[in-house]
Amino acid sequence: MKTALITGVTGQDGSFLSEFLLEKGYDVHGIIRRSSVDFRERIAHLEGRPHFHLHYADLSDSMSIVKVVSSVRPDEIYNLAAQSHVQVSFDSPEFTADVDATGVLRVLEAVRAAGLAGTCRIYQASTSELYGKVEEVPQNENTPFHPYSPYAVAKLYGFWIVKEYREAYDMFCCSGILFNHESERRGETFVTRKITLAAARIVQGLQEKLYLGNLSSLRDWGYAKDYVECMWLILQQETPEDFVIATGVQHSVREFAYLAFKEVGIELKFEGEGADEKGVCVSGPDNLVGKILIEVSPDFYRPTDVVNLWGDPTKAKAKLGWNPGKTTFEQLVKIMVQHDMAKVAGEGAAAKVRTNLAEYLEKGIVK
Ligand code: NAP
Ligand code: F7E
Repeated sequence: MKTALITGVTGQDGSFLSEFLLEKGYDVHGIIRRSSVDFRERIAHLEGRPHFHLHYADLSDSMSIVKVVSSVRPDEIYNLAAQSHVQVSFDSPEFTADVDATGVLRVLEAVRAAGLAGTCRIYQASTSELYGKVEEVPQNENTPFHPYSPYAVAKLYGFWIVKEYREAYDMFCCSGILFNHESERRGETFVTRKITLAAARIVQGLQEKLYLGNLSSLRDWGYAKDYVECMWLILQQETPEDFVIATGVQHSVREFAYLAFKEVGIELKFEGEGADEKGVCVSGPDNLVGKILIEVSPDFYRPTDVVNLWGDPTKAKAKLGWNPGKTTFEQLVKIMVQHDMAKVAGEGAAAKVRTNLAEYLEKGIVK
């Protein structure tokens, strides 16, 4: 039985990867951060399973990483932990650098300190944000990097330190340069999930409007569940190499929003330009027709924004045998919207129970 250690196990990718590796028969260890509230929703269904173990550690705390790596002695490490929100990296650049840049170094050094440099394979969660202010379209493994946010600059260090340790110490460590991948488990402040949740809330009468930033930004969006397979495949190769993982298909934020609202039965028409652009409901439920449902708010503009990401997955297809078209853009939007329609319906029902209960208590119907 192989042993894997996942940092960032509570995140979107960490939860899917845990399921994937358990299915493959791995003993899976994950690191979690101590928190005053419970943020383990994505892995709650795995806790208590015999081959799923959790350890407290933090990527900003070297000794905690050394201790976990030395005691688990993994065959494979998937370093997914990061401050992963690009906009947040402008507000917390130092924390982002500590976790997303120096954190990678800490993991590599912990492996060396545990005497595992010759046996433990390491996957580093790198990102299409490295291409940033893009120098060519589409982007492949040879496209020059031009990071365009504190997040991307930190991740660039992670990419290069992994490459350095591979060459300097002959370690099997690789970066997966993953383009945006989304799912029903995506954090709620990333644009896709913000849109699918808002579409569900608006059609169910729980939200009036959705405020977004740059609607023209272009992304190559895939399904996270398909992408974790690549992380594993990259570590099963004979030689350690870096790979671009993407679908090869590009869409704008506006297109994502159009499709997500269509999925809940609302047809939008976009009018105006830049900060004055609005998404108006042209058909759908009577109470929404003619209403402005999407507006632009400069609050969601970034000091520097990456606007043209489009990946070329040729190498991953050829060498990993991976199918980038497994889940289409349309299927991805559908999966996310259907999930959020049910989630919002549940929230709505719970809110109604709370309102009813408050009313009953007030009227003395229940005591
Ligand atoms: P995510 O949902 O934001 O998850 C990030 C994980 O990192 C969470 O488990 C978080 O723990 C953990 N973490 C943050 N700071 C930490 C620290 N100091 N010590 C230990 N753990 C820490 O991100 P994701 O979407 O799954 O992405 C996984 C990785 O892939 C990240 O490195 C991200 O930068 C990279 N990436 C993502 C995409 C994408 O489109 N999703 C694309 C390219 C690369 P808490 O739950 O405690 O916050
Ligand atoms: O933004 C625009 C925004 O925050 C996508 C992370 O997983 O993928 C992710 O980073 C685009 C940007 O993801 C809103 O300006 C418009 O151009 O969903 P996002 P991201 O920045 O691409 C990469 C590959 C990673 O590595 C990261 O870890 O959408 N946008 N309006 C908006 N973005 C947000 N968040 N909110 C808006 O209201």
